Amino acid sequence: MRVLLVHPGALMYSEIFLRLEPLGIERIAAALRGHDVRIVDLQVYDRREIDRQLREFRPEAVGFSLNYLANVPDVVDLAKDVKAALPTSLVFVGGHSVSFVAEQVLEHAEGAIDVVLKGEGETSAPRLLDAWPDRALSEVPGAVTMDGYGPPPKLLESLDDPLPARHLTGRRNKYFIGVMDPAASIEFTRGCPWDCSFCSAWTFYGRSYRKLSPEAAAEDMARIEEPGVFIVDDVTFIKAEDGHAIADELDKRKIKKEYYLETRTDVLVRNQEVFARWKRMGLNYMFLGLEALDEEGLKAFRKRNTPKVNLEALEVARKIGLTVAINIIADPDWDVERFEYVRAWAASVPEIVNITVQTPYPGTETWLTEARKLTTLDYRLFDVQHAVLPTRLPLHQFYEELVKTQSVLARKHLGFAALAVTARTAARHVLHGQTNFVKMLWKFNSVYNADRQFGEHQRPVRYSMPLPPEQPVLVPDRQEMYVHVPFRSRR
Ligand code: B12
Ligand code: SF4
Repeated sequence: MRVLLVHPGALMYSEIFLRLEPLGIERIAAALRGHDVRIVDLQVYDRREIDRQLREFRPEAVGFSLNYLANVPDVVDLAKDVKAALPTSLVFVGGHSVSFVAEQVLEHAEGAIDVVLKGEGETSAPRLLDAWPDRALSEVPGAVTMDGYGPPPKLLESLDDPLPARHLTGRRNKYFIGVMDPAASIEFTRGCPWDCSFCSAWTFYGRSYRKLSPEAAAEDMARIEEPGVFIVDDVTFIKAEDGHAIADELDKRKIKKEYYLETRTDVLVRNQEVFARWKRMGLNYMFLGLEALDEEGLKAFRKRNTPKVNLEALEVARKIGLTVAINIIADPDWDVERFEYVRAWAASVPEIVNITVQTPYPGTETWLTEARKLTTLDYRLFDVQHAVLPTRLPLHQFYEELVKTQSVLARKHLGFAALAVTARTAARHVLHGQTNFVKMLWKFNSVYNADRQFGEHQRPVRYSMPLPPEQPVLVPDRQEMYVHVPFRSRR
């Protein structure tokens, strides 16, 4: 079959700091062996590219990736356009967020989306294409249609196969992260064994945790042409031996890259030698999700971590020589003093500090337990940059404080002092025709802007999110929350 896979456009956050390749659909494309597959990534192409593909390629199936809740309206509208242009083609949607709101998305689409595939796509997408000619969708694992459900989604037996079909994404020089421009992405492990209350990474994979073999990880790395690589794992190098095994393979194959990764502070403290080894191999940057500065906040998020370990991790990273970006979650309940306190703390540490806004997402425990009522059901505002819970400060003032905090932090890193340091990097990129990083330096004020963020709450809402439970649930049933129910806990 002729298959077109589409990744929606970038959200606010990605306009500034990074733009990464759509690994999920690259892996699905590779799994669709025997089919003629094309990919359009709307982060780097405009809408006209879809129209061109519909006209010239005439796909018999069009699949949309819906990892981000904020992309729901765009994907629903695109699906409607595709169905109108090619009424007999199969239109399907899959990905992280849509797995938690599948029924609502089908309703919004009013028949334009034939099926939502919950869970991992590598096994279900090929099964769907096999089943489509007979319309036997109820046999496809993870399938949700207007008529009912298929069997539960299946976890991939081995992550080693298929490796992503990176050759199908065009304009690869548009993918970057900070100064790593251009940058590809890679996956070493999938899932997370922790269970933070605000996160759906663990509920999606049923708290399972799987890894590629070191050989497959090195093989995938060898296929990457870009000099920079972002490791997309939620928590990288949970087990030191896995990090060493991949490093051994890369050494054997003499692969040298620059790396960016994300991990937990306790993992960094526990496995410092493996991070130090990766530093020698080209690891320069890392994200650390501190989330809260105090014990109470960490408990509320069930981070299973302490402020002491967080600070120790920053020491370790400095000692190793890594540039660290920290994330802190702003509670909509913050007042002016709290913002001031966070600004002062952030200014006192050399790390890059990033602030996101606490957002209950379907699929997280907070979605079920949060007692405060949502102030909006507009999917587009669920991007951790907008307040969707009641703010203690008037909303515009909350954004003023948020933007002030973000711009103080950005000036620290992207401003004149920092620019002097980054000027050489910037010049090198421009000389090589890479302008993503340089454009990012000047775009900040137009993206992070209190009027813009406040104004975005006033837009008409065409598609409304499902409501959370009327009464907050005290102790949610975990089995009910999982998209993939691992074998050991299946009832
Ligand atoms: C890498 C990543 C990013 C990258 C985006 C890369 C990209 N272009 O897609 C960056 C860094 C830009 C990013 C940004 C954000 N992210 Co992010 N991100 C991730 C992360 C860590 C891994 C995703 C990944 O690449 N996995 C590897 C690939 C192979 O898996 P996958 O994409 O999930 O695809 C599989 C399935 O989802 C499914 N699938 C996917 N697409 C399709 C399509 C079809 C048709 C089918 C059938 C199946 C299918 O099959 C694939 C193969 O099994 C996830 C956490 C996680 N563990 O999933 C969070 C996650 C998806 N991000 C999240 C969030 C909140 C964000 C941000 C809004 C905020 C932030 N500060 O992180 C921003 C904004 C996003 C934007 N669009 O601009 C949340 C999603 C919340 C939500 N419900 O919307 C997650 C779940 C993290 C979390 N812990 O809560 N993110
Ligand atoms: S926030 Fe990080 S550590 Fe916590 S559950 Fe999500 S991925 Fe795991």
